Amino acid sequence: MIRHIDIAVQKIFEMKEKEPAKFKKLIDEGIMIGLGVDLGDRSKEVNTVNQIKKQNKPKDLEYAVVTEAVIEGNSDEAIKLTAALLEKRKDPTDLVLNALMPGIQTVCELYDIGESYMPEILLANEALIGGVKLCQEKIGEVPSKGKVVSLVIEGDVHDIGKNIVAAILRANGFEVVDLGKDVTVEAAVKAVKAANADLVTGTTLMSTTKEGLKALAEVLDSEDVPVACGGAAVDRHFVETFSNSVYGKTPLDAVKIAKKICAGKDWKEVRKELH
Ligand code: B12
Repeated sequence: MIRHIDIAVQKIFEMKEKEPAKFKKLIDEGIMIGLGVDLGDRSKEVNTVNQIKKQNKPKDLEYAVVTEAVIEGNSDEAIKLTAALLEKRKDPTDLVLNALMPGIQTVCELYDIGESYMPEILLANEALIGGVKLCQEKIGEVPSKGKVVSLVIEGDVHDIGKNIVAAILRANGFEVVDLGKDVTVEAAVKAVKAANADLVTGTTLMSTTKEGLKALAEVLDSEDVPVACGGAAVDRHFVETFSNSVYGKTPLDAVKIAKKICAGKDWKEVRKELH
């Protein structure tokens, strides 16, 4: 006899495979209920598709259509609209931060509530990259304010955020050596020495790989090159459990950190100042 509970268990295992975000939410809420925490109407509080889109939608309507093109994963449209705005002399850094980035932010938040899937995120990323590339071309070569090595740490392939950080650092006059994703500590140290870098930005999105940033910061301590750590898997509390590191949340934090480090401040001062 097939029992309802068996069907439910099977469904839950399917969800774990296919929709990890939804699965996590189910487990988290189950734990809270098990602990006797009244969730009340919280599930209804979870953002709807429209709320998420509204929250991330730029107020400027010309920017909003770029955001929408990224959400739709329409690279041609994102490139065409970005080019038109650059033609109108809009600031390229502002376009990356306030027109292109809200698009990828939206699809990722939609993913969290099970309303967007990986192929959509990857298409949105293509559209984002198309627009970012144009903005970078517009900024062109600027005198270098300092050298930054950017990477996603070993074991982690999530590079969308790292690419945005690298683009914003470049837009702000820093020379960026982009080592890509899944980078070992050894490879990073070699590149830092070869480039004579002032700073490393390390990204990680998984709890299983975040210790890699700690290992990197500790090894680079002897080279006197600090690591700005970011990405959804880390927070200030974690990053401040090890030395030679500064936590940053946004790409503009990376710029602030880079400016201070390249101005000769040491990581302890920068940490304090960013609090
Ligand atoms: C897209 C995505 C993928 C894509 C990645 C494509 C790519 N090229 O990056 C693919 C399909 C490859 C993927 C694979 C996996 N993924 Co995934 N993925 C995501 C997803 C949906 C979005 C991540 C993203 O790009 N966010 C948008 C960017 C812009 O945000 P960001 O990286 O945080 O960067 C921003 C800031 O953090 C900051 N920032 C970033 N770096 C730095 C650095 C510094 C110095 C500073 C100051 C700031 C800063 O600036 C950025 C812009 O604001 C998330 C869920 C989510 N909603 O976030 C899951 C998620 C990260 N993935 C997850 C998992 C588990 C996996 C897999 C293990 C799944 C599997 N079972 O195979 C694999 C991992 C493979 C591997 N070895 O890495 C989990 C991680 C859970 C955890 N905490 O450990 C998440 C959270 C999903 C979930 N809820 O379960 N994934």
